[in-house]
Amino acid sequence: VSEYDPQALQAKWEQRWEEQDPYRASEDPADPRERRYMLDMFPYPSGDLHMGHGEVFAIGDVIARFWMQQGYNVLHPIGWDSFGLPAENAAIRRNTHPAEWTYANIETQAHSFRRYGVAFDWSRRLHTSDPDYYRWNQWLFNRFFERGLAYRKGGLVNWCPNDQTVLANEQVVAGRCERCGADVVRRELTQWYFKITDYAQRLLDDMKQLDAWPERLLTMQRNWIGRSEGADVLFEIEGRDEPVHVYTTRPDTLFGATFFVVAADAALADEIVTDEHRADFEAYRAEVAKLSDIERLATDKEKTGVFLGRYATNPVNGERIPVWAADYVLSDYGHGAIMAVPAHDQRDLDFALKFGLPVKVVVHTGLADPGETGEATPGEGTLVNSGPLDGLSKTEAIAKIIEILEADGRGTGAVNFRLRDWLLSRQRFWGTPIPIIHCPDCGEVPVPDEQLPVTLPDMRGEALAPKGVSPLASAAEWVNVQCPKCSGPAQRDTDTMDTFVDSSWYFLRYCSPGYTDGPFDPEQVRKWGPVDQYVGGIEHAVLHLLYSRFFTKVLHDMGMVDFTEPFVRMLNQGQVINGGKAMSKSLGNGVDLGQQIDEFGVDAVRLTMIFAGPPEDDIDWADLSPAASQKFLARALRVMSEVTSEPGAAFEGGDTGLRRVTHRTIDEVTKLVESYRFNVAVARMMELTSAARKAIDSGPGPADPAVREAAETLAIMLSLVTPYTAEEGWERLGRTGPVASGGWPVADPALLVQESVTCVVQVAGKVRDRLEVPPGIGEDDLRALALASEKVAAYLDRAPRKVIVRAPKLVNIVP
Ligand code: ANZ
Ligand code: ZN
Repeated sequence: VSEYDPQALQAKWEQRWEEQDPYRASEDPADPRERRYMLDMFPYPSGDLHMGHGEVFAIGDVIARFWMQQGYNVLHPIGWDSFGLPAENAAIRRNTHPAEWTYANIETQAHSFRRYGVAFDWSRRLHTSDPDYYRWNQWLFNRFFERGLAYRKGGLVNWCPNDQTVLANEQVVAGRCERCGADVVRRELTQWYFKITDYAQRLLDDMKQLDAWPERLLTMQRNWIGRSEGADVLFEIEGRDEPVHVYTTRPDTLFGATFFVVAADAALADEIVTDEHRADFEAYRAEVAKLSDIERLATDKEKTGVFLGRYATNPVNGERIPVWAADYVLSDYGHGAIMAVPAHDQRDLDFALKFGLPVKVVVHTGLADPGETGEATPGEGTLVNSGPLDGLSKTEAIAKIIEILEADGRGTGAVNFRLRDWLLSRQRFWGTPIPIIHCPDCGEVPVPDEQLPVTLPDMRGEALAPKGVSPLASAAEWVNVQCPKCSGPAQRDTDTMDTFVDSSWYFLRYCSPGYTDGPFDPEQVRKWGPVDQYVGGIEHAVLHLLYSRFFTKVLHDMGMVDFTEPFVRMLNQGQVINGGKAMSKSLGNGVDLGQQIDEFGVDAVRLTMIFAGPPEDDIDWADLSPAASQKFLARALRVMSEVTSEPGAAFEGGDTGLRRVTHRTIDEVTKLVESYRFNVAVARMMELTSAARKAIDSGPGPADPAVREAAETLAIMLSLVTPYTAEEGWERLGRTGPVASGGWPVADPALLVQESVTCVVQVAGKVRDRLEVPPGIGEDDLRALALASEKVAAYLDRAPRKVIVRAPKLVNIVP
């Protein structure tokens, strides 16, 4: 069979792999191999696998299979992130239970993964919507609750009017719902939160351990956490007993504070507004409620606000400054109120110019007066109009004013974070019920561990339709229970958890998926954790990747894991696009993975993905040719099929030229795979194929041991990318056992030294000698060698004026 028939190869090998289960991690404690943990972000079962899955899992598989070939005991698990809204919406449309859609899609995807030939350990498969998985979400919630890390509070939250549920800050992207794109509005609700802010500093500090993460990702997390240093300053407000705190990063500009702004939606504004201004204020507040944070903070937005009729006192100079309410101050950042310094802050300046408030320069920067130019001067400079701070630099003034404030009890140095607590509750059905019982007498009572899981009641179809409160609230029998503490009548919490809770620890569950004494067996996690390589999208930068880091730290503090960072190395793959644009229904430029596989075969599709470019880059399917990939695979398989020597023959006697190519390929591909340059590695494999082809046709012939060596090397290397072709080739080479355990070849250093190259030596532009030199020769050595040549000496009667050396190929002597 010399014809390349990918579908026949797939039928043959998929079946055998299913029987042999060759990619299972060994659980044998006596297994001497070093362990490695390779993880791809687990899929959401939205339908069949798409091109994006095709790419990320092809990339992950290269790494997993590379380690397997290198002799590591590799854990490469798969599972499904199977709770979430789309299942619920499908169930409403079809009048079914969300589980039907979910588990049917999981089966479809599982089948497609097998066909795609991904080297998974299927024995550890998990689904987060299984009660024996989400039970542990509840168990973990109880632990967080005990530690004060899960708490309920009222306040303004992000509400998606389309999905009819609240969203975490991380799920609001540019003012819109991350999932459906609807404009997010603010609502006053009492909700559960995880106290991720307690870990803000550690989330920053531990980035030291993440030197194998992409810098771009770390920057996104750093900005999201948003640590700043400054001061907390106390302002008296006339008619109010307690002073009000403001957070500022520029306490040095305190003498330039000419007015005071409270967030329009902060309780303080409502409290201090005078009767005379109340009607205006309330109308304004209603407008502000419609805006997202992004809109509120947009610097180019026309400033709006209302005077509250009150005055505050600047604590350093006793000046009476008016108090305004505005939308550009956020109620849940800092203290929800600011001192406004229009000369040195652009938003304050825009506001001051709009409402005719004074502008007072306190830092002389050398730039023109902001009150005249409309351009604030936020930069460095020398303090002026600032009493004891006059003449100081910004940095000196910050230190000095903090000293003064602290001495007077009017303020302190302070650190602030942009990060907010993680809003956990969702008013939807298909998620983990929050294991809390609300008792009129005992308050919030966790469901005792031994009563977990709190499973979802059987609800389907219309009953799941969004109504702004959780569908669980209408399951009366489920809701009404006895209080675990006092046995009085009580009610279950009817919200479900954000599904990002599920994915915050799934990588730990894979280490012992059947474990029943806890979320994971600490012993097994000690063995397998942390994840050595994680592959997934950058869109999770401040969602899943931040939450899992937080969970890991909490689990560490609970003594359940011995590491503090879950993912050692991180690779963010690019997207598969088509015709220069992201694939979308509206553009009609979608490419179907299954259809590509039907047409070109799994291996050609995988090869095309990997060969397209560096894994971090987007790949444009319109520019690629899976047909060309298929042609290459046919050529590679032909080479592997034509070897006539017996397996096991010593390679030493083989053709040295081809052996050098093979060993150089081994050396380079090893380094290329280690450094994620998979596309270049594939190019080297292609070159090796051509070299072997040439050796068969017009070199030492198919019986030469060097040809076998090249072909076996090719099979092993190709197994990283194109497992079917590699497996078939391996078999045709007469090798038994799966190619995945063929063993990564090691380059022989003796064969890496290149043969000599010819160096031309010219005197006055004429060739006078040719020298055989090592390709890596240095300039000085080569100059000395050329000048020592007798043939050259014959043309020189004195020391040359100039010697131009272009190592290793040319020496040009000017006499
Ligand atoms: C006075 C000042 C003068 C400020 C100046 C800046 C420049 P980061 O770095 O993001 O932490 N701020 C404080 N609370 C706020 C809130 N709730 N909503 C909107 N803005 C708020 O920013 C801290 C700065 O953002 C603070 O420092 C404050 O303005 C503003 F020349 O205070 B600054
Ligand atoms: Zn009770």
